[in-house]
Amino acid sequence: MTTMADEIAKVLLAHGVSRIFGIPGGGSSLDLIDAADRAGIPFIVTRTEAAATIMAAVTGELSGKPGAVLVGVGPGASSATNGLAYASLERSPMALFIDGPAASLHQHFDQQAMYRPITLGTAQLIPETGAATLSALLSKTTSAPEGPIMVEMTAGDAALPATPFMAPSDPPVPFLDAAAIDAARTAIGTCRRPLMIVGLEARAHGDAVRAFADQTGAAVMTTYKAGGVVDRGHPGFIGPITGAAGEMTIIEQADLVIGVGFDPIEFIPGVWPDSAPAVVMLNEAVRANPRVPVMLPLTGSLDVLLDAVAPEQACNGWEPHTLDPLKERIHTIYHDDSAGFSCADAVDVLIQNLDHDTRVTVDAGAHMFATIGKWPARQPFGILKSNGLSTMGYAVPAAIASALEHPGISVLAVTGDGGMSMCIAELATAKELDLDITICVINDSALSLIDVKQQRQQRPSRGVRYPAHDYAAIAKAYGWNASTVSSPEDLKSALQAAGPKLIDIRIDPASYGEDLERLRG
Ligand SMILES: Cc1ncc(C[n+]2csc(CCOP(=O)(O)OP(=O)(O)O)c2C)c(N)n1
Ligand SMILES: [Mg+2]
Repeated sequence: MTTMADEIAKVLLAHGVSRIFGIPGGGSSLDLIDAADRAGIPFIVTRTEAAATIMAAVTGELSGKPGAVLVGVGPGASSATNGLAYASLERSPMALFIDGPAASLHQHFDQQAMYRPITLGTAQLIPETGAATLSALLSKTTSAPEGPIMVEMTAGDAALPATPFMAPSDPPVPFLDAAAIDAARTAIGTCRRPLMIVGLEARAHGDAVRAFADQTGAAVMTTYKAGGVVDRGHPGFIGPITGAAGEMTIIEQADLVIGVGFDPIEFIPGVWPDSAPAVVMLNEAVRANPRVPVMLPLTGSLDVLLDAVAPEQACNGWEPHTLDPLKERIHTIYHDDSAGFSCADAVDVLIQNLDHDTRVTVDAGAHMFATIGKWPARQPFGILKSNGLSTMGYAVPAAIASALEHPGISVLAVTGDGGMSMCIAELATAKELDLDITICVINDSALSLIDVKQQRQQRPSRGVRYPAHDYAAIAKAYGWNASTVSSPEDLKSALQAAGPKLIDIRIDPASYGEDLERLRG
């Protein structure tokens, strides 16, 4: 008989796990690393558990297979919560392995209780049932609504002989509601100005979503996470949507809203306009949507649903003279004509000098508005962003996960100085893995998004600004090619350098307040 660790490695292989991230503890982590290695699954050591969990979550999203991360008992377990909260809200398939539970009071707390609210399931794996339990949990991670699971096992159990793993059977095909499909097809076939709100589930169905947009002649807006599913060249593409007040007037121009894989976690808090038209939602898994009143919620595979509700012929209500003002409205939100070298100016230089198939990972902060508002993504997953938890310290770990999973796709991480500081040591991880990543630190020596909110509340400036730190110097210490720029010309020439690089971009944050005002009112 093989050990439980070996059986678990077989389960991971069967579910398509390609690598494990993390920081091992001295317990079952070590058994799992060895067993995974024997099964051909490499282990990648990171510098923080939080970054490792984000890497695993993003790997899960990109591959459609569970991402995997392992951490030690106690502090390892508690440090890994952020990525699991991300994966829970943002539907990332992934598994967290934790050593334990601890055998004494030292480093002991109820690890499963800590993770229960932010996972689809937790378990302690034991030799008799561990492989089957894990396999069932992993199947949950990749079934809509996707998400993370957490398991713990002791070193003693990991080394014991275990019941062999049996491959899982295929999941049942979901049932489609014929009457709801008919009603949706009628609503879509008789409307004149449909507006598609394309969300995170659509990322795995790009071809079907674009075909549907063509068939309906719909106007299209993409959430931050769905940036690139329908590209800016599409005649109906209006721009990104976040749920902000500045976008709501666009919704009123449509006579039907079609949510396509849109998840309610993707909207910031706000009010859905009373004058908004009826809403048809097409989802792989429905979640309660307290903000948007949905007339027809349909659930099933998006490919199948889109095909089933597509109209015979395109609507005829959108024309350039009705669409162009809406495109212009979004353009105006993200356009900045301030005097200084702003984040928006820096993004313009990125757009002019980089291939638009570059995948852009974006952190949380004021810099995200112009970056996502302007970047012309043209593939699903063209933008990676935490937009449910909206966590900082995301862009760099996400870029590392992307470079490992899709080495052929160029990746650019755009982060604030605050977010960079939260995961700065992952520069070591990327360096060790020799990953070709470009990192732009939008450096304004401030937590600008909070700074702006503080100013809007007319409070004194406290706790949001600090002296400038030299991210290029830090990156060089990690062996990176790095530079500091403070003008469009210097940024352009810094981008010409081949290979991995970090560019510390000193920007003037003065226009962020107006940016936020235009978007969120
Ligand atoms: C982990 C985490 N902590 C705190 C926040 C709240 N928060 C959102 S944006 C922000 C400031 C970000 O500063 P920086 O990374 O420099 O970006 P900037 O806003 O300056 O562009 C903070 C503190 C968060 N989203 N995530
Ligand atoms: Mg900042």
